[in-house]
Amino acid sequence: MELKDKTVIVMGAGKSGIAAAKLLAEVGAVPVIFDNNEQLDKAAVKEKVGRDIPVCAGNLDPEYESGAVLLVMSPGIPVDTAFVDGYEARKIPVWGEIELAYRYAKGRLIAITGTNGKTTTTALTGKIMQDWYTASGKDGKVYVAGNIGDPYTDIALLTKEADTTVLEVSSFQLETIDAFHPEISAILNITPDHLNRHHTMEAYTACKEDITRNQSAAEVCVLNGEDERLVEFAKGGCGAKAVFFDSAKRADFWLKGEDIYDGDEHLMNIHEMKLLGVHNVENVMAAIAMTKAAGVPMENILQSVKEFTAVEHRIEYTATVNGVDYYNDSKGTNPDAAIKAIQAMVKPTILIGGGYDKQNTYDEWIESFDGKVKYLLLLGQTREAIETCAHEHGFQQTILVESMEEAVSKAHELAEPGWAVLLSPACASWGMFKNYEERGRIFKDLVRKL
Ligand code: UMA
Repeated sequence: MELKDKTVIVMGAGKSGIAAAKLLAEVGAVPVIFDNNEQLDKAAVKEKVGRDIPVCAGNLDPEYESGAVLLVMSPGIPVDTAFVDGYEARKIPVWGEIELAYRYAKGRLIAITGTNGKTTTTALTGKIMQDWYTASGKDGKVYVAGNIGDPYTDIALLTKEADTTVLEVSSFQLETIDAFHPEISAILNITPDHLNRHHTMEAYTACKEDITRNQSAAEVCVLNGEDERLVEFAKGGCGAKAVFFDSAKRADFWLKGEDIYDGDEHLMNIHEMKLLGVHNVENVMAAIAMTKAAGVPMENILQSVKEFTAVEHRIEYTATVNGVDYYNDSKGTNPDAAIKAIQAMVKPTILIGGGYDKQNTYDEWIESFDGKVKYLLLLGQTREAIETCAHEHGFQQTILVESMEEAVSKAHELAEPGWAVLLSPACASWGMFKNYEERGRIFKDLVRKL
């Protein structure tokens, strides 16, 4: 689509909206940022974009709307609204920010989605590719972008044919793709999350599966063999060649006891990696499968895997105070991710949970405590609902707290030497914190002050 001198409405003035507006201005289009927040600091937005572009807060000025040829959505903004419907009715394309980036990006694209493990797998895949580029003196650069933090539109215009982009993509981002086409993709797992946005599990699953919609049968999609939905997807619906990893039974890449295999070939022992937990073995197998498909020699892949350390906010060791180990798993923003963190703990644990209500259920999370969790300290909007659920499941040691400060000081008071304290909330941070990163950093600062 030729966008030169054309008006494009960019919905949202967060990271994605700012980066999309910059890209659009750079290619000669006329971006107009529209954000629902009436209190938006328009001058600050213009400063971030670096140009005096129109910014509308609360309402979109009709003057801009009438001439628009494209609507670009930020991922956090729902698309089932009258506003978006109006564009669709007028046959004006509605693209997500990653679709816009894709149209201008060059080089190879590897895209990773899934409910949990996306960020770790994306960071590891990026490291393997980067190490390989460096070791083999390959021309070009490796970019790591998307839901992991830096919008795809931030780097799209920098990419060249020799480059590789490793992209973490969320269901929100996949909801508004069109031509988006990774050469290699992965769906790590699908468990209930974001149902307040997608409404049904079917709709959520369909967004994730859409990552393969433009792939050919010669291209690879890496899937989790332990996930029944994904096994079904490989039988019908997945246009790409399915490559399975599996932590419980034989597959293309699989875990046998404590060893990872590529078919019959032994690759490594899991204690050679620095990450904790079976879920991380799955993430590692997915990264191995993708980078092997990208042509990286196995020797190089395994070297990078052995060097890779945990990503911030994912079961991240923070400190030991009075013989108690503190872990920050602020990225445990849904029950499934939080279950993985509990499973990775090897000591009696005081768990800090609760936060923004995404209408998830907490039964399986509470059941996973399995005698390991000694106290559950609860904060945020969901704290009463979680407490009720815990009591229904016979777990009585719950304590309601008002703030992260109170949670950390209470945990410090209750923990005995040899125990662990784990922040893994099973809920989003919104409402109390700007994002999960802020929640994790506040936790770590409080722990370091103990
Ligand atoms: N806004 C509206 N109308 C609405 C809702 C929001 O105008 O109905 C405005 C807000 O006022 C704000 C802007 O939209 O100004 C925020 O946009 P956004 O929520 O899309 O956030 P960005 O800053 O652009 O960050 C997004 C991702 N955020 C979400 O998907 C919620 C970031 O993922 C991502 O790192 C970034 O793009 C770069 O690609 C974060 C996330 O929480 C980490 N992701 C979810 C997750 O991982 O579970 C999906």
